[in-house]
Amino acid sequence: MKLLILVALFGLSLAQHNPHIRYGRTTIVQLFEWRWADIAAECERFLGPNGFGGVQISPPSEHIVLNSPWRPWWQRYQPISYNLCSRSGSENELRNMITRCNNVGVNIYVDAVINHMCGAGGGEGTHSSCGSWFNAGKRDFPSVPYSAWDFNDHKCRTGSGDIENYGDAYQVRDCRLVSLLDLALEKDYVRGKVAEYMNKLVDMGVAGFRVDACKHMWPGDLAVVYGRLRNLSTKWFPAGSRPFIYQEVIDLGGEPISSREYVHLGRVTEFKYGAKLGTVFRRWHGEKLCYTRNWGEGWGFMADRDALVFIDNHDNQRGHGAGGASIISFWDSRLHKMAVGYMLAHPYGVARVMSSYRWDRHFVNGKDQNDWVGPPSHADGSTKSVPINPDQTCGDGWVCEHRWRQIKNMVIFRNVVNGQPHSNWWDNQSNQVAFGRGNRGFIVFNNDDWDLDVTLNTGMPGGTYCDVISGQKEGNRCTGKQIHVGGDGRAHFRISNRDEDPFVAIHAESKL
Ligand code: AAO
Repeated sequence: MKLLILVALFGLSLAQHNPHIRYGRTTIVQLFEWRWADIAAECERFLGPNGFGGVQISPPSEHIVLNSPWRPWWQRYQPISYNLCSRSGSENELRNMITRCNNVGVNIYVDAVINHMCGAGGGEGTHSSCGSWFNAGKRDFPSVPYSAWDFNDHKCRTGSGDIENYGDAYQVRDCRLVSLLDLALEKDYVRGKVAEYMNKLVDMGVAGFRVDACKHMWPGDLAVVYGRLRNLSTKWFPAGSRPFIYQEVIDLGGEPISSREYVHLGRVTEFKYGAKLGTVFRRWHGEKLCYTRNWGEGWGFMADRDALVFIDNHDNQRGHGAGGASIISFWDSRLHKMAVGYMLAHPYGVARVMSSYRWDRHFVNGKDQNDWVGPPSHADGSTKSVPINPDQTCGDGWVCEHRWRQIKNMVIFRNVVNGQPHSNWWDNQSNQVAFGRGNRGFIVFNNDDWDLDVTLNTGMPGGTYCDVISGQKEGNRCTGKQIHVGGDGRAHFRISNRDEDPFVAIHAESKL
């Protein structure tokens, strides 16, 4: 009997590794700080038609509203209640967006902040996104309700009440992360409130959750909460579908808490991925692209079935969280396209693409003093809508990396080659590499300071293919480079290191 229960639990947790992405799609885009109305429009006009698999949305729960600094992006990581009104819009706008995105095959994944409420210094009053009254000093959040009993103040053993040493697993879980009031998730009442919040979103049609700050919650407590989640809505998902869970655990090694403690519950964010690939493409510390022949588990990353991968995220593109200076964001656009292209071409993990907004960086002693600046906003603090320019780029400070031709086309590449093995590796023992995905795709990078000029076995059927980086196939012509693959599968590649984008990619659906 015990074995049966164990097998059932194991099966259940594996189900939480499945993103339930619709057939033919693969990739998630994080539309950081976008309004719900803009996400709904983007699903219908761009993400659905271009084969995106899902959107990670910013935390939808009611959050604190701060004046100093003025409306920072991180106020949304300070919940006041589980009411669904936030900087991105109302509950009805959220519901409408989930329906419209699901209806065009684009899943919604919610950034769930369940480890804590607002900062201990959050004060009292109604400075919250739905106007709910609260008193942080008294741990009083009547709109949930939570009271002092529901927090870990008594459990924490540090003098400050905050985490002081990441080398001590107990304080990492039982003390406050940067002074954020730490919920007592071992209490049945708190587990019930958190599950109730997440189940409301499940019933609205979301496909799963990015669970924030999981390192700061005991795996056993998370297991109980996830176990209380209902199956996904049968309006859009097969009966019995479990919510997809991917847990934010920053594990670059060196701490007692590791991703391994969480992978049986769902996928985990693999922070080593972006940190290492950034170092490789920046050619730091002697790293070379030719060393990525065994990229993935060969580099000590978690098992493929457990990994959620990305080049940058909302934290480390601005110096928060982990990854440091090696992280390649849109600020280094040429390298960013190469690194995202590499991620999307490689089979490892479920891939997530970042979509950002610009802000005025101001470095003092290497630290950006404006790392707090929120999304493009009106004078009243409300978030601006996302205007789409005639050339399909975004305006008003929205970067829309996901709309860049090179990235959009590599999302399609990942869809076309899905399920095909990593194959036909070639390298020049430096920073020129190439690899294929069975007989469905092939990609070549030149990250050296000299030209690449080589004939390679692509593994693909003979024919003329459009390079989807310098252009794409439009009707019966290529708007960029053409690659001629012979009947023997071999093709000649020439890539100048001065090219705008020094990489070339072809796939079965870019063939003339
Ligand atoms: C804001 C203010 C605070 C204030 C607080 C409360 O900034 O000064 O006290 O309000 O009033 C975001 C912002 C925070 C913000 C917070 C609440 O980033 O600045 O605080 O909202 O508004 C840790 C967590 C990780 C977390 C990360 C930022 O483990 O979960 O910090 N990320 C998530 C979200 C994030 C959000 C929160 C959590 C909170 O993505 O947006 O915060 O909801 C080490 C540890 C990591 C740890 C980092 C940073 O990392 O391992 O676990 O992340 O330190 O503290 C190398 C090492 C690597 C190390 C890294 C940095 O890379 O290999 O291990 O260096 O030291």
